[in-house]
Amino acid sequence: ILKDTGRVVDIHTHVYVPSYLQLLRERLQVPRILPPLDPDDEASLERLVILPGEDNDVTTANGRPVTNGFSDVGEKLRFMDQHGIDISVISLANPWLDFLPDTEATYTTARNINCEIQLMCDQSPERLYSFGVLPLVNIQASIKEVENISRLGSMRGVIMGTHGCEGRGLDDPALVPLFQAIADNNQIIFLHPHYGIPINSGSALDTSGNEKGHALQLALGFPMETTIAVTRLVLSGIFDKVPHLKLMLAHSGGTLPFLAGRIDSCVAHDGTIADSLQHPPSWYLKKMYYDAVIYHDVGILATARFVDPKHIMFGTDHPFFPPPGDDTAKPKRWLSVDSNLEALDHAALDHETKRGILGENACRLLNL
Ligand code: 5CU
Repeated sequence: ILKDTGRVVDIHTHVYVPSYLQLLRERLQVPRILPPLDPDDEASLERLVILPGEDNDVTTANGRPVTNGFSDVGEKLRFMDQHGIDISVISLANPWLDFLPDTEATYTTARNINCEIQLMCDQSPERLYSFGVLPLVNIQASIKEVENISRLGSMRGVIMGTHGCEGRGLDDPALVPLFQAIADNNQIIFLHPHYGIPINSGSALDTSGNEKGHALQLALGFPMETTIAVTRLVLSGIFDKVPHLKLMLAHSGGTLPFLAGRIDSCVAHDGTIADSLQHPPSWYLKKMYYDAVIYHDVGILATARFVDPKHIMFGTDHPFFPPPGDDTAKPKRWLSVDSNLEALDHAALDHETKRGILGENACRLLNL
C-alpha cells in the first residue's frame, strides 16, 4: 500500500503466553477460556471471554476463538511477514493481571510472564521487542518488577490498563512512586483499555450487554475509557511531579486529540483545577505518544494535527480482529491491518511523516 516506507514497526500487537492461557482455562469467571463449542470437531477452537459482562449477553457470550496467533511466536512472525512488518513490540493482552489477588503468587506470575515474553523475543531478537506486565495489585512488587524488566533485553516498558491498584484508577496518589520508578528506569507505559465506561447495567448508554456483539464496547467503550482515564491522570498533576514519565496511548488516544480543546476550556474556567496544574491539559497530552490504530484517515490526521507526528506509531492489534468470515476462506491479508495502512496512505501528510509513523518514530523512541 505504501511504497518506500523504511522499517515497518508494529507497536500494538499482543500475545497471551501459554501460562496465562492456562490460568484463564482454570477460571470459572470472566476473564476465562471456555472449551471449544463443538468438542467433536478438531477445528473447533477454545473461546476467550474477557470483557466485563461479556458472558451475560447472548451475542458475546461465546467470546472469540483462541487462535494460534495468541501464543505462538512462529504465527506472529508469519503474520508479520505476510504484512511487511519488520519489527513487533509485543505485549500481554488485556486484562493483564488486574483480576489477581495481592499475593506472592501474583508477583511470581508477573515475573514468569515477563520471562516467557522475553524467551519469545529471544527466538527472533532482531524482530521482536516487548512491553512487560506488572502485578499492579501491589505497588512495591510492581516497582520491583519494573527493575526486573529493565534487565530483560527485549523490554522497553510496561503495558497497563486503567484499573490501577485494586481498581482505584491511574490518578491514585499511591501510584506516584511506581510512575517515578518507570520513568527513572527509562521505560514507557503503553496504556490500553479493557473496561469500557462504567454505566449501570441497563442504562441507555451501555456499550455492552445490549445484544449488539462486541462492536459498541470495542469501538466506543474502549476509546472513552482511555479518554477519561488519561484526563484524570493529567488533572492529578502527575506530569508536574514526574515530568519525564512517558505514556503511549492505544487507539490514537481514544478521543483525546479531538476533545483536548474542550478539556482545556473546561479547566480554564475552573480556577481551582487550573491553578493546580503548571500548564493547560493539552500541554501534557501533546507530550504523550499515540498509536495509529484508528482505521480512518480523519482520525490519523486529527492526531497528527494535535501532536507532533513524530509521536505517532503504527500498530495492528494482532491477533485481535482476524479477517471476518469463514476461516477456510481467509484472505491472505488482514482487513484490520489494511484499513490502518490505507488510513495512513490517504491521510494528507507528507511521505516523511508517514514513514516516521510506520516505523522510524518507534525505532527512535524505543531504541529498536
Ligand atoms: O476483541 C476484543 O475484545 C479486543 C480486546 O479485548 N483487546 C484488544 O486489544 N482488542 C480487541
